[in-house]
Formats: sequence, structure tokens, C-alpha cells
Amino acid sequence: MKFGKTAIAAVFGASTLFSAAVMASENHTVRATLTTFEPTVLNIAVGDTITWTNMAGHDSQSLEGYIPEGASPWHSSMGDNYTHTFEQEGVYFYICTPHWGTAMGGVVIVGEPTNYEALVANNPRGATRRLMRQLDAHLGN
Ligand SMILES: [Cu+2]
Repeated sequence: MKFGKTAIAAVFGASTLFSAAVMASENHTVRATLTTFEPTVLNIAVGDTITWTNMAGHDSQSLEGYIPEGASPWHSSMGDNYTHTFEQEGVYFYICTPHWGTAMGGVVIVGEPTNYEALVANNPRGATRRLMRQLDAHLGN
């Protein structure tokens, strides 16, 4: 009898943990407008996904030198909605390649901004600097 209760408790505990792990992964949406991504700066957790929507005339490409060391870069097909999973903590800058000249880009903060100092050390200029300012405003720096 006592063994039975323990076994039931163990099964219940394991299934609760499993549910929590599944629930922990969230999908977020970033919507392209004519010249911006909304929201421009977004906080997510490790393992979460982002889906870019309304992408006619746009793409999403991670910005070289502005993602965490060892993280996977991405480049979506022009005009297609796109989903990317973020497996590594840190800050990611991304751009819309046809509209980068008008500073169309965004920032994803996965967990803590662990690579912030590396971004600053890059001495960002132009549109990249504008993204850096938006990151700073978001972080309260
Ligand atoms: Cu665009």
C-alpha cells in the first residue's frame, strides 16, 4: 500500500516536470511593417522561437558580429514568413537586407544580454548603432 502511493506520487511528479518543460518553450511573433520590425527589441527565453510575419518584400538575416559567439546565424528567404529557434543565451541583431539602408532591423535578447560588452567593443556605426541605441533604451543603459 505504501509502495503504491509512492509510485503514484513519482509518476505524477515526473509528468508535472515534463509538462513544465514543454510549456517553457514559447513562440513569439515579430511583424514586419513597411520599414520596421515590431516589436523592434524583444526578450525571450533560451529555447523559444520567433516567427517573423507579414514578410512580403522583407527578409530576416542575423547580423555578423552581433550574435553570441558560437550561435547559429540565419537568413530567411525573401518574402517568406520564417521561424527560428534560439538555443543560446545573449543578444542577437538582425536586419532586413533590402531595407537595411533605412535601418530596418531588430534585436532579440535571449535570457540575459551576456555578450553586451562584445557588441559595444565592435564600435557599431550607422544603422547598427541605431539598433544599439534601441537596445540601450530597452535595457535602461
Ligand atoms: Cu524590409
